[in-house]
Amino acid sequence: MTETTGYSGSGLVLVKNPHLDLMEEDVLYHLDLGTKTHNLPEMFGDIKFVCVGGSPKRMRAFAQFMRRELGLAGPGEDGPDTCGGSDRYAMYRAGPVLCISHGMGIPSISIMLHELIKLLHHAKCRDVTIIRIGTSGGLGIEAGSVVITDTAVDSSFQPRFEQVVLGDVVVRSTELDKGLAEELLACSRDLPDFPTLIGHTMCTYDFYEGQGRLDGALCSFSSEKKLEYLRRAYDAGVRNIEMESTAFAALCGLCGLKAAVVCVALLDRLQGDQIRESHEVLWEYQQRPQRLIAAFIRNRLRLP
Ligand code: R2B
Ligand code: URA
Repeated sequence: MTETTGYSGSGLVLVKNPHLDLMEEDVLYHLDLGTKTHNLPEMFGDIKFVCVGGSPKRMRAFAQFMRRELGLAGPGEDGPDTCGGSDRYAMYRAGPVLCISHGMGIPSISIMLHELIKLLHHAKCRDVTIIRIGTSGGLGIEAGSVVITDTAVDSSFQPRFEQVVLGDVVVRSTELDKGLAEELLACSRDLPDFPTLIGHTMCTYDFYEGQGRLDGALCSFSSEKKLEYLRRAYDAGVRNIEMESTAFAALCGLCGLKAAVVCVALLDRLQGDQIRESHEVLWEYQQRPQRLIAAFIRNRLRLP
């Protein structure tokens, strides 16, 4: 069974679940928020941008950075974690920007996205753009390059996400918003100190064997086989590898959210497997997608 992408002419976030209307209360358990305990329209109704990323620390730093970029706070000033009572995910606000961590891998981001999308729906948010900012392994590109995903593909290089529902495999499209990807690429021209490109992103279920690494606790293939696989990925248009993009693209697409994935490459996987750069270099790399998104949001808000 294949499902297609959703579109809402009203700009509202679509939830495709008839059971939700029959529920008296919706508890967003992993976010420690709920429709009876919180006034979600008042707390979140003006959100226009949602930025998600793996690590809580990075998303906190990104929210601080965004507050400064939007002229909302001085250096070092911090806002509260909106899911303070939950230690699963962290959520911070910077004006119309909501920043949330999603952990590592598809199961973790899926849980967060179900609850986030319901949150945006309950809050009656309109015209929301959602962007995943993250890290990845590059393919045939310089370490530190930023890849804007045009299509998220699975480990067979297909633009699909397979979700098992009641024991059946449901296939979902992983198309992302092409216009948004181009808009982000245009913003990158103002950030000439690192390369930015558009390409396919391969999403895997594992960091080691699943990404063809030779350095996991298990490895059953040769270095030649690894390189042959990664070169086939490159020839199919893949420029980076990470662990969330297909689920992110599928869920956001079905719920009518304009979505983008922007990840920095921490290394070139055709050159090696281990991430050896210093903490300082890696921290600076991780700021690159953040700087690009800040430029994009400032442009959208017509800030000088
Ligand atoms: C990128 O980095 C993480 C693994 O190190 C994973 O969450 C991803 O997609
Ligand atoms: N994240 C991944 O999923 N893979 C890498 O190689 C680096 C970061």
